[in-house]
Amino acid sequence: MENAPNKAEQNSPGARDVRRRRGPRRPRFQMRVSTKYAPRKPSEEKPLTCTTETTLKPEQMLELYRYLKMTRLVEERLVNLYRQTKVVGGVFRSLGQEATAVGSAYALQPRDFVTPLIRDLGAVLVKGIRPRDIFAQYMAKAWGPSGGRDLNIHFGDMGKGFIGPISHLGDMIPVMSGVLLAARMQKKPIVAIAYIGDGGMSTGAFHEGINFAAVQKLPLIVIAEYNHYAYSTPTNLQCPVRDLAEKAAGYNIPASIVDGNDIIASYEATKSAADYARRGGGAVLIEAKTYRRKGHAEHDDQRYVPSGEIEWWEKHNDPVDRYETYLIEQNIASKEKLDEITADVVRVIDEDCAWAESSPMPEPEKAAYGVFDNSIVPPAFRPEVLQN
Ligand SMILES: Cc1ncc(C[n+]2csc(CCOP(=O)(O)OP(=O)(O)O)c2C)c(N)n1
Ligand SMILES: [Mg+2]
Repeated sequence: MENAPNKAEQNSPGARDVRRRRGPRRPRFQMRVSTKYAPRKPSEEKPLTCTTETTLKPEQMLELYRYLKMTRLVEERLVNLYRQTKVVGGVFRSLGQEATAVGSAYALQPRDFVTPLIRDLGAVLVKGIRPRDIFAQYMAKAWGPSGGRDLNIHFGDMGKGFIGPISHLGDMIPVMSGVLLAARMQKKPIVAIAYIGDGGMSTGAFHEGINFAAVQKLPLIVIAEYNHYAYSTPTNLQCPVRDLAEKAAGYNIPASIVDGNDIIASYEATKSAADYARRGGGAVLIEAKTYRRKGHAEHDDQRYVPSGEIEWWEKHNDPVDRYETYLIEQNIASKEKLDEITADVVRVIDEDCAWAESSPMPEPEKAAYGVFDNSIVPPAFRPEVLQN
């Protein structure tokens, strides 16, 4: 993507000044991404698996499997709770696209930051948030991380490097750019991922944020999740380019396209981007091609989806199936070992769900606390409320 000057330009008077103004050369960016991405035909006999080009060790691969299964099963449990009317608000699934969030977040170091969106529960779990916090949060319980003040993944944990998202799509790109600028000023060598959907990428805030990150060469990795829909709108009806990665040219930052349903490829692409960003290269855009198999949320019946489309992805391109095939084919794990990991994940989910269900609902008066910093401003009670 770099605009290399031609010979005449290099030798022209003032070229050295231009070079000085442009700053030092950026390190070369070499991404280890799967270039094999292409929509596959259902007639293929061999099931899809994952890339074998990896630096991951077998024990890391099994940990990755644990997070992948945990993401899927935590969401399934949330659907059960929703059907029992125990969830406050909606349930937003990442069914069919879990590998993108899990694989990418796993490529970061513990001190690095993420800001996920509703499809990125996997990144939240990789960052060390326990399923019990997710269950309590979705049920708006007192023991949940926001104490019932907010829902789903709208909470954060600065200590774990998890910046809670706000609802306004695109806005977390400038916020994360600000976090990275602050880190640079404090000489903290962190990098960060901000996730964005194909729809969210069409906002003004996205453009402003990524433009700023590119100009400032901030170590921001933007993971753009091409999951074919924004609510009920197919991507091609709201986005004029075929590949979201093309947008990087407008910011002169490197970009790549990765098969987002290949967890190893998602990991490797992000690892390369994180190494590049950490070396001072600046912002990077990774487009993950994936598919949203559920509606926007549980209430959405998806009648706008062409018939057979969801079933095709479920049968031929499920990220969990692909990774299981891979682990068994590569002799990383037996089927029994994978079942053992899954059983342990189910045990944790059972325990954590019971814990969250046993939590009381928050006391109404608690809503007045924590609105502002109560060490500076008293709780936000209205005087007449106090009198009654
Ligand atoms: C600025 C803004 N406009 C509209 C919305 C309402 N909204 C929430 S999610 C969503 C669809 C997002 O689609 P996409 O970015 O593709 O993410 P996906 O749900 O597919 O993961 C919309 C329109 C919003 N939250 N913020
Ligand atoms: Mg989308």
